[in-house]
Amino acid sequence: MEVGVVGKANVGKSTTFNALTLMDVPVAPYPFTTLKANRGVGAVRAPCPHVGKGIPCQPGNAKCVDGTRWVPVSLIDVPGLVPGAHEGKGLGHEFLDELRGASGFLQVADGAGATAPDGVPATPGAFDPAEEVAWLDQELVEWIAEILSRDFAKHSKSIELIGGPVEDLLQARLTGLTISPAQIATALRETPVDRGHPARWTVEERRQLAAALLRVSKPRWVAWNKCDRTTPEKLTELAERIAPVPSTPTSAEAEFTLRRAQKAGLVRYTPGASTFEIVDPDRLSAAQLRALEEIRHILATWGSTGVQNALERLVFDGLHQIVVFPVEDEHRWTDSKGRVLPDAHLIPAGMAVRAFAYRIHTELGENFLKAIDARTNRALAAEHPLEAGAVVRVVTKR
Ligand SMILES: Nc1nc2c(ncn2[C@@H]2O[C@H](COP(=O)(O)OP(=O)(O)OP(=O)(O)O)[C@@H](O)[C@H]2O)c(=O)[nH]1
Ligand SMILES: [Mg+2]
Repeated sequence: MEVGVVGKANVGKSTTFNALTLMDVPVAPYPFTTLKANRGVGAVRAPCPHVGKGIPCQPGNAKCVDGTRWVPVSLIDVPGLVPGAHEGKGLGHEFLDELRGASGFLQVADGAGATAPDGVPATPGAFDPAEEVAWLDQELVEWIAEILSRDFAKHSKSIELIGGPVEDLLQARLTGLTISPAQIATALRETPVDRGHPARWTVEERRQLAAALLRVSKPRWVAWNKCDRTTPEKLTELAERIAPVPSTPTSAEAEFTLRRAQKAGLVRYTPGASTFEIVDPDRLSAAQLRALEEIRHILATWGSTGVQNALERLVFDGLHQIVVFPVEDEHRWTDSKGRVLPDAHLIPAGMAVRAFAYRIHTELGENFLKAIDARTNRALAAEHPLEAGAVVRVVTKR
């Protein structure tokens, strides 16, 4: 699963991306610093079942720190969007197509309102950050409407001619956009279009359908970034104004500084935490100590830098993902090599166990007999929905 880090130019997308991935893509105080999409891997936290079991785990894909698994999530950082991006303004819409594979969007916005629509820096409060949210929505709608509309007349006429379902037409038009058949069906239900005659759909009707598709298939979470330059009262008011779009205050700069300092062994810090400790003040310059004191103040004001939290809220609440742990031995919770709880998988909440078996390996799905809940040792039927934290063994016919 991939999350797109999107938003206006110069708001802190790459800083957020760097903080979450510990990569070092260029960051600078002017628009269009990022010219090409950057891909990297962040992580979301889940309790490791080894704690309850009382044995240490041997993670393969998701490291375990003090009983918390860090489950990988792919991230993509794109160039800043400017108004009219879907028409090719700014860096155009080529890179919007890079977002086709994204299941959801973390929108970074300048919560301090100190960035103009074209990304040029201004004084805090000069611009209304809520406008960034409505505007991005429009850009994304236009982008999807444009994809939907490519050669639409030709394709819609041919589907009317053969009398095929309109879902097939949409499916073919939206290939690669990570929109499921169920989501297409829901979007169609929510849009008052004549299903029998797609060739007659107007531009406005296609736009409405694109808006429904976006709403249904691409959850969004707003990170009110640069919170260190504004107040909790102002961001609470902003959050209320953009509701029901959910949001979280963030300071990407503080998070990136802390993670780098942690990696360098200068501080003890866990992403998402409300505090950190300086390992040895004598190893730090006066400027470094001052910068860390400023970050301490940000943590005291906001509870955390918010960055880890924003990603997790998008993944768990927005995208309804859960973490489950497949094992091959339901008693010892090991794989075939004897490693305890080697893997942690991020899957949609309620996914059926057989679908999960397919997700691990096609063969496992094809030969599915039953699954065993390793926590209770109960057998689970093929359609049994998986819950967060499940430790599960798939039993095959042969
Ligand atoms: N005060 C403050 N500044 C920040 C924060 N996050 C990023 N910045 C600064 O904002 C500027 C832009 O950051 P980038 O990460 O390059 O922003 P971007 O959205 O990727 O920019 P483009 O790639 O040009 O669209 C840089 O000067 C960052 O140091 C933050 O949390 N607080
Ligand atoms: Mg950037």
